[in-house]
Amino acid sequence: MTDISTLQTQSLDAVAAATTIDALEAVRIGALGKQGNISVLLKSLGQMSPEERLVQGPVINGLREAIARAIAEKKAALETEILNTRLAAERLDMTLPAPETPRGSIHPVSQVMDELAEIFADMGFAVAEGPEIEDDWRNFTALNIPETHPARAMHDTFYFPDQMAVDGKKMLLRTHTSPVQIRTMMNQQPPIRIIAPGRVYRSDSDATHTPMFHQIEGLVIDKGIHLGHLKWTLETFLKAFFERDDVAIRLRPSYFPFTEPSVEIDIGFSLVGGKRVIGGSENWMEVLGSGMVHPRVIANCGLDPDIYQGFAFGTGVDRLAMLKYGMDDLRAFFDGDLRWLKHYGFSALDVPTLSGGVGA
Ligand code: 2NL
Repeated sequence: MTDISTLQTQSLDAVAAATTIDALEAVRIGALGKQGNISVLLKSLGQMSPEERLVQGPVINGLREAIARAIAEKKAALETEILNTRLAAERLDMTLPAPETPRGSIHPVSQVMDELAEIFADMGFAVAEGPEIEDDWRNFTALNIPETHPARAMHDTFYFPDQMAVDGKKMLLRTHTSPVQIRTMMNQQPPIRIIAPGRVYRSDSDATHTPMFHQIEGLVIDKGIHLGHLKWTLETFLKAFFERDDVAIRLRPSYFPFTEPSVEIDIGFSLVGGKRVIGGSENWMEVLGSGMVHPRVIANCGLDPDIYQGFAFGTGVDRLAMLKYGMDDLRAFFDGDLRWLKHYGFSALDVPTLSGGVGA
């Protein structure tokens, strides 16, 4: 049997000679593994007489500890060496551009709603909001819409089958944002100058109609309000929105149950390479419905129509967005296709202002 001090020297030499973690591990297995020479030596203690074991035990255990310590120290030294080599070899290039993080964009409908709020704020209008689930009275009756009107039919309006208002009539998804103005007239004294943008619902679906779409309505109630105020307000709005001074408008007699007289507003446009360009008076298209608020609607809200008059208007936000930014399929607005949003979306920093322009 090799004597203990020779074994110690050989083992420590082997540890010192190992230049890789793998080589060191092989040395450890050869000495301290199950069949390792030091393990075998430790097992031999069992066969010794108690007197002999008393002498050999501390010697063999001392040897095991010395080898184990040497291996641990060598392992730490090798790991430090590997790390130092990597640190010396690898470099972080601080001049490289940072990896691109996905960035969201403002949906054209949100952008246009912000633009509308901004333009009307400059004319003294506040933004009013209300619930999308409404009662029949605020959505229809208060607006002088007769019980027999086709808009009230099941196939045009989404009714809740078993949710009724106090009058026993079914609750519904608002078909326009007019109920917001009804609520405002009932809760606040004139002068009233509000716009009511928001989601509205109609049972309709094809290339140009989605069951949910966005509307904006506006309402002015005060003493002495007349059609001239309506015309100036809407002309000023359209010039600001389309960012052109040569916007021509045309007022056309129309009919709505809630206004009298009622006027449809057409805007002039020309065709350039098949695309509609706003301005001039070559062709006309309808952009807004409006009129003087029907005295019966004013009275329904608890105001005296002999004292207060007003005008109101309404239009589709999605359609305004399509006209201004040149999209042609309404359904793409609500598909959530990231490629479409990337193409038509707006930067969060593209804050609309009247003086700076909003669509540059
Ligand atoms: C259209 C026409 C319009 C109104 C909406 C309104 C609201 C109240 C009283 C009177 Cl509380 N009128 N809103 C008036 C005229 C037209 O919208 O073509 N919408 C898409």
